[in-house]
Amino acid sequence: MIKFHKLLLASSFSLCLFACDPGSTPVEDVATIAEDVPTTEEAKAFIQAAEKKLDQLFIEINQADWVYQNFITQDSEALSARANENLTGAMVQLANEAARFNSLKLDYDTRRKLDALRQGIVLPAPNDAAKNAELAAVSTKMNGMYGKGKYCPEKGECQDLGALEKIIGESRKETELREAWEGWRTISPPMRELFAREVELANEGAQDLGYADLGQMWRSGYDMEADAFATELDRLWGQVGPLYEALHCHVRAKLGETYGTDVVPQDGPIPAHLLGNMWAQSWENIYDLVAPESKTEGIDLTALLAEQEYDEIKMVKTGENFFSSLGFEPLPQTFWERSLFIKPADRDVVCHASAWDLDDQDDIRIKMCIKVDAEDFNTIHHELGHNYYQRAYKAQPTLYRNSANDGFHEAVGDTVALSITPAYLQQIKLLDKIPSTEGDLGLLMHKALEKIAFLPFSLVVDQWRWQVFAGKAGPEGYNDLWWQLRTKYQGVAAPGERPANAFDPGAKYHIPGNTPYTRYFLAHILQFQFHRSLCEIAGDKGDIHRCSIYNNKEAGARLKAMLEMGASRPWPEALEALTGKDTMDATAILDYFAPLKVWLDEQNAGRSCGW
Ligand code: X8Z
Ligand code: ZN
Repeated sequence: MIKFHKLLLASSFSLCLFACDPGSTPVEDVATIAEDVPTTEEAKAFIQAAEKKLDQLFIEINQADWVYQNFITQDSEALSARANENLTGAMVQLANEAARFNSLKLDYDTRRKLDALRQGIVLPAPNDAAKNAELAAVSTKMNGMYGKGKYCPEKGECQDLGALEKIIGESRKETELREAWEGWRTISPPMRELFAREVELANEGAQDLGYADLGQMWRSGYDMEADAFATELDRLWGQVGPLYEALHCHVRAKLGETYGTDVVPQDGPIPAHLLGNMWAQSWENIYDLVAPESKTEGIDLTALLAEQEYDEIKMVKTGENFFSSLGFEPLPQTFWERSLFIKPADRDVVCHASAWDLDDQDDIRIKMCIKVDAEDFNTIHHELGHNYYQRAYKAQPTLYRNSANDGFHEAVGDTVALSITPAYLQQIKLLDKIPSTEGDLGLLMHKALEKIAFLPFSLVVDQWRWQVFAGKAGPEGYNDLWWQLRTKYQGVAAPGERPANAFDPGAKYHIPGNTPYTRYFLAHILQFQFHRSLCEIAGDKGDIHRCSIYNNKEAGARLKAMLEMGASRPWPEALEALTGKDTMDATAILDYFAPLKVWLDEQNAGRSCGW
């Protein structure tokens, strides 16, 4: 998958690549190049050797992780841990050696690549072979625990995440929802001590590299000071917070009507098991409970896919076709041969969707247990966005084969998916006729349940981790801190008292998977900025939520040009190349939902909002 902060996706270590755990592999060929008093020539030679070494290690880690995540066994776990150990060890060593060139005046690319070496590690190990091996083992193990996770009730069969998510998405019985919600969280208490050890080791690794802790290291990867980045997040959240609060207020009122105000008190946080999603991170599955009564029928994409007999492959082909319509090359034959699309019946796999680039050439793949529904139709576009990005920057040198920042990687496929409009669905014959705009409040509500509900969740995950990395909570306090932040940002609460050993963060993939999460918050801001600009480029003068860039080669070319930059320039330049503006800005998302905000404010008049 992705290199350095690689991952794109979802996965854990993989993401790691420059991340991951450092190991003890000696990098002699690189090390011997650097002498005591370095010269600029040596710095360049060092980078060249480092890129060569990393090229090889990335292939090894991707192969080992691919096998592990597609076939979770004790042996594949050991092989994956070893590959992580090797890679992390080499990367930590390179990052340390890079420090020798700190005081040299260097050309732009050499300096940028040296910085990338230091900052690109997601899970840095201490400079100690035994600790590196331990960190690799612990992080690999947690990934597998999540992938294998099942809830086994006292009576009845064990249920995997897919089965439990189906209940949370579809059931309207409070007790059933509660059991599925609590049941999934039985997988994570055994992770708590492992996670604590991972934090300890990775913090030590970050400190060895000169950071205060791992949180500061993660915040330093955005071409600006770590503190300035945190302030930037606060600013963006300030822009979108009022829209979230309006949505929360309306949803809480409607859930009160459905479940009773004793279950959903109208002056406090919403119980997290009633929002249609295992983590209450997006709420589109309760659309029917909160939808405006519009004059035209909404679009039920899940039903349309079933009516037209779409299967998993046809969904992916449809996603590919969208990118092709923008001028991107079709996916290689190997993508179809090597990807995992369907959950295997006979073995444990990591089902959480991810996109991979096995060799930095064209061996791109996705791995996901596709369900034929609207949610996974979107996720397929999300994953393909990663693959097309990987392909677009493959001509860049190794250390630039990444997105402008990690939010960009997460935003590309989502941007394209914003173009899945009624007009587009009609063009591809999924829909008979385009509904009139009178029903648009319904469309906007559906999108808000996906995208606006998600915003505070996407902040909570790393606000929690950053505090944990900073030592603000130890294992005993992890869960309380988690729910404090869930309440503070999202206004949601656990459905009841949590067991003393609960480790609810561990029941969310990205915690055992060690994938930073702020990237998704950024992506949700950026994708609306990208969409607005691409629609302008395409000359679409209509409502932004009705705009589809399908078939527009000019928009496609501009998008591709940004993707091809990879990480070669600071992200504001990449943003400017596409949007003409070099700052992240939530006005696009506010514009998109403006009519819904007016409607929500009307509905909420007379209600007391907030929690
Ligand atoms: O993890 C993912 C992708 C892979 S990068 C499927 N997402 C986040 C999640 O599922 O929690 C996409 C949106 C948020
Ligand atoms: Zn992703």
